[in-house]
Amino acid sequence: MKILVLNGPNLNLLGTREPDIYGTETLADIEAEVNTCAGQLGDDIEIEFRQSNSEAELITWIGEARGQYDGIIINPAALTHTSLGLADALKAVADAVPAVEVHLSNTHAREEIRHKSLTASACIGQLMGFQGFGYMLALRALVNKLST
Ligand code: CA2
Repeated sequence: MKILVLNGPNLNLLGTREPDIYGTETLADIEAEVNTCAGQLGDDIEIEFRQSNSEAELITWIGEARGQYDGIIINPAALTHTSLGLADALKAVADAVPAVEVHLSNTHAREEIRHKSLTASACIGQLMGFQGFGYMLALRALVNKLST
């Protein structure tokens, strides 16, 4: 089973500021934990972990996922609230590559502009508010869905 984990704009800066909101882990720490979790869930689970500050690159990666990956975990970061293009890309592959949306923070407890997700309706589910641990919850949920 191959899982593509995508991270949107500025998540490469994780661990450098606002630890009360986003936690103290870097994106590399989260990648290592997701890989460990994948190994515990089964020896056939492969993780491809990527980050981009470019909306276009993220859309391209999602479009290329069909036939290459079984599922997607995505933290679209600020694009969550703005990108119809990302939502359309996720919808376009949803029949073959289901996605789970993850957020480090509880966006509903933050500014009103963060309450709306354009991408969530293109996903099979959403996890938020558990900082880096949410990625492992998302992986468990996605693997469970793909295995049943
Ligand atoms: O809570 C999340 O995971 C977010 O997707 C994070 C985004 C934010 O725009 C969304 O509303 C919610 C921000 C990503 C950038 O995070 C940084 C964290 C620390 C240092 C610099 C950037």
